[in-house]
Amino acid sequence: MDDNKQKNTNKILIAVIAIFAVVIIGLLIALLKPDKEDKKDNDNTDTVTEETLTDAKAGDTDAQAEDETQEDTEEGTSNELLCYASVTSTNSWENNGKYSGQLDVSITNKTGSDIKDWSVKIDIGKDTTVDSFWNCNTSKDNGVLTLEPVEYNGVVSANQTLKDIGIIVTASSESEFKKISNATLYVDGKEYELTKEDSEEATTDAKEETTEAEDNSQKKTDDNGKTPFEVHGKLSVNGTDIVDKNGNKFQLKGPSTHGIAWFPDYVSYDTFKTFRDDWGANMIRIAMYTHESGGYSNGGDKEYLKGLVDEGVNAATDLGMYVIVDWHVLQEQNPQVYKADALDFFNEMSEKYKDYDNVIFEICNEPNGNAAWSDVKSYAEEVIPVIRENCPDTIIIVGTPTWSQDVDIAANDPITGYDNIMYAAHFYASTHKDAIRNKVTTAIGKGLPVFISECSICDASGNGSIDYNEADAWFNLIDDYNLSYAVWNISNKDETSSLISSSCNKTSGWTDDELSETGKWFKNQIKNDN
Ligand code: IDC
Repeated sequence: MDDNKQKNTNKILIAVIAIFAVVIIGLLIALLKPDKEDKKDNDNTDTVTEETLTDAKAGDTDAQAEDETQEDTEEGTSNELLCYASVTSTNSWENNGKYSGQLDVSITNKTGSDIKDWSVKIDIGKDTTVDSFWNCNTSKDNGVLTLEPVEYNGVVSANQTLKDIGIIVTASSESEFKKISNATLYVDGKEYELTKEDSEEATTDAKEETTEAEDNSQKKTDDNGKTPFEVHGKLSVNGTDIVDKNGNKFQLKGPSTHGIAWFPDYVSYDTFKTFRDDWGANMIRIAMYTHESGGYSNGGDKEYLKGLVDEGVNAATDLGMYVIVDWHVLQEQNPQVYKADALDFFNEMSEKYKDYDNVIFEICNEPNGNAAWSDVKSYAEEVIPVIRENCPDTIIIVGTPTWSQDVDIAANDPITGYDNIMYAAHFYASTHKDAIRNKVTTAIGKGLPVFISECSICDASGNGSIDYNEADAWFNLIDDYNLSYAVWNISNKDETSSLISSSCNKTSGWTDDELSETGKWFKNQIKNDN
């Protein structure tokens, strides 16, 4: 009995030691083996693909995602993804027992050539609905959502990432929502993910172009190699003139964006840089519609729109350009309609940009309809003090009734108690002629500082034919009084006032052939105004 017991104890001991030995050997093998993930990074395309996408999906910011992609590039893996779509959830919330969230989609194209006819497929699940979408068209088939370009973003240019495409969806639960994480890029209807190996040559070209672009960005606009802001600094209003930091008369000139919600791709450093370097512009106006088609106060995505304004202000600032933030009152007619939002907006903007001496605020683009000067004036008298809390002397442009034509009426009853206030006069040369020019000269004669914060040479619809004679008459007046002006509009929309030809999808670096007739005329005008 004792012997047997001893034998059993020995067997158990041997078994325990054997198990121990196996575990230790296993651990040693695991430790000595080369890192599996590292290895995969070097020789497995799918792993890099998944990681790149998962990182972006996990809620990384674009900048982080780009940094990580950049690291991949520096490692020089031949399977690095050059072309792909990704989807990121930026915001999500409970919604009456369901779960909703915003998904931002981007398409990265790090190859040396443009991508055309893109579409992106995202498996959102059969029960998930799409509540809204922007900068894309959507269709759903069996749980798979297809996003397709709208009129102005069908091309992803070489070495660019197409952003600002978004959807809001509602899923049956949070976990269903969280499953949405995969976006697949299609080009010409075929699944498309290009790796470096696929495109060794394209990558070389792309790199050369990037280096060239970087070199160029150092190029400044004037002969001394300085930006407009470096030369002229903070501006102010003296009598009816804008003067620079040295007290010299100064003229602001440059283009206005179209509605940024509709043409967000032109709110960019490269776009503005082309206007600075090729056109001689020293200013950009950023137009944010408040009412039209989901405008800021009419169902628009406020955070998204403020983000675009911020991109624009920062791009202009980096380029040493002046920038107008325009609260684009139009269809609602009377700025009083969305005054509460305007007060919040300008409170936030003036706080955010209080140290930006290149920023100008335009508080109501074009009052019209029944909006009288008394309505506009009392609106301005509420908005101006809110801005002044943060920005004691920033230039503020106030719109005038009748689509910013009635500067003569404002001149009879100007806003008092504040410096650096200007008044908007707008013209479209085929429609607005001597009668409106007379209003401008009358107002200036009465000491009112006038800013032509929007103009074009076609008719008031933004379309129709160009009137070159009236355009010249307007620019004679602008030259006589050294008036500052912003030109409507930076887009390739098929209408006369668009500065870019409707057949051109580039968002910067246009040749003259890629400009519209209006674009060519204004490029020449802006370049030659000194
Ligand atoms: C026009 C745009 C056009 C857009 C329309 C929306 O050119 O593409 O569909 O607005 O209402 C203005 C306005 C400006 C107008 C422009 C031309 O400030 O927003 O843009 N215009 O109609 N005042 C006079 C003319």
